[in-house]
Amino acid sequence: MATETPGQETQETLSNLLSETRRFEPPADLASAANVTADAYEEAAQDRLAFWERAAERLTWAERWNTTLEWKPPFSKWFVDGKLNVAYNCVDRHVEAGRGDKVAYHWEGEPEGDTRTITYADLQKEVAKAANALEELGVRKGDRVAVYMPMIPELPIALLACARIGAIHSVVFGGFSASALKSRIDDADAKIVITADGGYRRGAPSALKPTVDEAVADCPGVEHVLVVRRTGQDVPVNERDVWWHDLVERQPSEHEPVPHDAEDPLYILYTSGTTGKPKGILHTTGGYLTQVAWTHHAVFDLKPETDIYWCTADIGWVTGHSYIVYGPLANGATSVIYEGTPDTPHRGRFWEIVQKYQVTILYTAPTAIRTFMKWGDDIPAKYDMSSLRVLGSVGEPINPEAYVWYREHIGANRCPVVDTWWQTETGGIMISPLPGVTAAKPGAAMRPLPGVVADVVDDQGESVPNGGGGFLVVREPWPAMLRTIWGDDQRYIDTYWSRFEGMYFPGDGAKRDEDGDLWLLGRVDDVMLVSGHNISTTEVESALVSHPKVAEAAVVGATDPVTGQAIVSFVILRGGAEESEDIASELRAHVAKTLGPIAKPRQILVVPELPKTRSGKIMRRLLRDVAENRSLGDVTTLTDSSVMNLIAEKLPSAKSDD
Ligand code: 6R9
Repeated sequence: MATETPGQETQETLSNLLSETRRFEPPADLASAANVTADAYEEAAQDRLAFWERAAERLTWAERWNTTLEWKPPFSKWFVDGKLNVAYNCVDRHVEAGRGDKVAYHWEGEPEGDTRTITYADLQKEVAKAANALEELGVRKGDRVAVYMPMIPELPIALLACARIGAIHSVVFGGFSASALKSRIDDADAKIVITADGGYRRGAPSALKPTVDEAVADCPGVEHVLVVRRTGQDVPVNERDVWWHDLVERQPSEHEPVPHDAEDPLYILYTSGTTGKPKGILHTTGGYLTQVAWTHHAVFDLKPETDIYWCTADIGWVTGHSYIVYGPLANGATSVIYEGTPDTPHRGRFWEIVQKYQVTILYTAPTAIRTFMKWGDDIPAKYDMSSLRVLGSVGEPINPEAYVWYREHIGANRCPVVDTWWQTETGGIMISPLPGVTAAKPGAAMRPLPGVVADVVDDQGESVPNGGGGFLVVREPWPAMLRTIWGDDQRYIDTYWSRFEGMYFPGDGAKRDEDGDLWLLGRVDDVMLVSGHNISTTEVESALVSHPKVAEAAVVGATDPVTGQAIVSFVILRGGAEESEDIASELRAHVAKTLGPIAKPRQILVVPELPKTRSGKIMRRLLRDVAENRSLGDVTTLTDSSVMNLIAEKLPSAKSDD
């Protein structure tokens, strides 16, 4: 709620404008057989550490821990002195339990008909061979291995091989440039790079190897580049290159998984944030695996015997690490992995895959959902998706309208939608409904999971009352939390632990509604200050998306002589909606009616595309540059830089008056 003090405009916490009354109860059959019930909240509230100990007991430990948590703020150690092997937990133990014939991955290449089926027994052999190969290349425990690959089975195999021998992987998303790759190789001081000749992207082979060559040209620390042949395209082969099929294929298919310490590093994953050099987020072994396995079991209600689970993220992002590789495999799940884009060779490709594999659990991102809305309802309607039972969302706030569309057009109003909030830094899901427990509200991540202590605080770090908005914080350490920023403890302290004393600050704004449920409101850097009110971009975007003609919206604050900042909106229309003369005034009136006049945009521009990061998040910073007529800032993390020209062309025609 606004606590406006004249002359102290920034004292206001985040406005709470959007009110949402829709509720979706969990389906009765799901609730009655749910993996996790409401009791879990009670149990965790009574004894949080005992709760996480029980979650850790779902794993197989070579040696049990002595101390559950050693907390020297802001540095934590979980399951101290415990020993386990992550690859053993994800692969071997399922084979030993007689489930070797169970499919771990149904892999679907982008070219139609290009598929592979990998059972847990296959995975065990492949991981063992890859682990032996890495050892032959001289990779030892603690060494860093950079991975720059397309979405092919060798990617999870490479990660598990590293985990098996205790090498620290650092995956760099296959869409990043040579200089981005080089800076990450340098920062982690990687000894080898694993890549492929290329991958398939939008119907054509797209080379990766030349980018690696450019990146490592000046990296003397890189001893070998291990190359998977995927596309068969002609690629230069240098002295330090080794073909995967030459080296890995001739290795023995057995490899002894030695136990590692619970706090041994598992991986580094770089996150760019909005400014500065990328941060190497460091995750360790026991706590990370505990939380990703438990959350995958709880939030998706995973039944490993019967479910077919599909997370559409790229393994290059944390969502892929935690919910394609480690969580699902630790739980013995059967997953789908898809190499390509949703519109290749046609816009029904995702739904064709759901139908083909009888997918029961689908986990995707708001950016994809809004794209499907834009493409039109008739496309998913052509497929039989009656196998689906749980839907998930991650990556950005999901606008209520996109949530309802997802529920209706993909889930046939049968499937609960779980909006899962978390970050690269948190390692695993932190705030989310439980599908068999929560009466979910469209657009809300609802409650911290059992064992997670999150809060919304004001500028002074005081909890806001129900109905108030402010900063999201986490008050207690959690097992999958980042341990530090690779090589830079001070930056770890400054970035996450300095804004509020004794609390982790993720950088997101949030509100707690009248029932105490949490709504994520986007990055605090994006918050707009309009006539003394802090307004979140998320709420205005959601109001725009709730208009039947709008599929997607991005909103920024631009300097305004009268109001300090004024709201400028960029919208993409839904499939079938016409761009009429008066669309701008129609949408402005709609926002005013939904949120109140304070949130009415000064300008509305209809655009064909929005600038997105490579993981699909809207880049509001660039839109601010456009809205304030500045030359564009750094566009290197943008998926498609031509988008900005298309948007800039639109600017002079923007309507700014009623
Ligand atoms: C998992 C992932 C983290 C940032 C995070 C927040 C945004 C992610 C969200 C969400 C609202 C959700 N975010 N999930 N915002 N609701 N359900 O995306 O990690 O790439 O590190 O991004 O994404 O702003 O702080 P990462």
